[in-house]
Amino acid sequence: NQESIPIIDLSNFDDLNVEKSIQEAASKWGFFQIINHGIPTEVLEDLKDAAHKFFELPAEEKVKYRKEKLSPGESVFMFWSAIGEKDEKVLEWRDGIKHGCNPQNDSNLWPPQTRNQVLEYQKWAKPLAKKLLEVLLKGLNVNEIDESLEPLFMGTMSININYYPPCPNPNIAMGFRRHCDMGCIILLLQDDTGGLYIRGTKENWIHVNPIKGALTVNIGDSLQIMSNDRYKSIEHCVAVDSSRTRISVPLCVNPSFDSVIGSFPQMLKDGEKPVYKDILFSDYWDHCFIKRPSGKSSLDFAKI
Ligand code: AKG
Repeated sequence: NQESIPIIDLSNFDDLNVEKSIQEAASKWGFFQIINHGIPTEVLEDLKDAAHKFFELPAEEKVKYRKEKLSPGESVFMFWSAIGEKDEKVLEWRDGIKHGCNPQNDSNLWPPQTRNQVLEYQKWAKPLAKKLLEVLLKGLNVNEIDESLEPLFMGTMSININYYPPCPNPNIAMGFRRHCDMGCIILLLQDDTGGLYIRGTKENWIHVNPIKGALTVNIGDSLQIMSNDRYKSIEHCVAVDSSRTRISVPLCVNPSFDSVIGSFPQMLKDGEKPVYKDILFSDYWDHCFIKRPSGKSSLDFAKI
């Protein structure tokens, strides 16, 4: 009788009941899985295979892509390894890569192992993310993401790949510490290893059971802020496995770094008071990275 997050079938995406279940899941859980979303299975499988090919390269090849810091909005490729970072209180057992997916196409900087598969995936995943965001915003009196709103809701995007190698001592390490995401929405492809946990409505941790072909969707802090807490950005973390490698691929859809985020006036109901002040998304980003607050406390930075 384990609790699980909602699984939403998108076969009839335009059905009002489907839209309602997306909006309800985002309000109650901040996390849900989608099936029959239209992205062909082979596109997802090819992406996971490509990820393995990159991470199985010798370390000397991978570190060529290492950058110490990515400045706001920089749309390049970078490789990082959380293993061995000195300032961590929690030992994270994870490598990662980031492909910036912005209009100025930087895919020539991506490694040949992942380039075509990430380009193909983004062709399918970006319109899907936009449609999901539009359904969410429809529940808040905003009918479409036109050119004027695009920077605010989808101004910067990246496709990251997390690689969690088997961990010899899983009891003392995390794959990913508990955190909330900073942007608007995240579409996550995970393999069948499992290990992603989210905070349930009773503060318990709930496992997001892998479903073949499904994607997980979650709300980030920026959408919680702009929706004045209607939609929830939920803490999550990843446990490591002692024998299996895990791959996950988040498409992060964020405001542009020069966007001002705050309780969005159009989304407030009559008489509803704004909870959040207007702040620059880049200031919020820096706050989260520099202060590294754990969990929900980072939202306090934006509260009135
Ligand atoms: C992140 O990339 O922010 C994650 O939380 C990754 C989650 C996962 O690996 O399932």
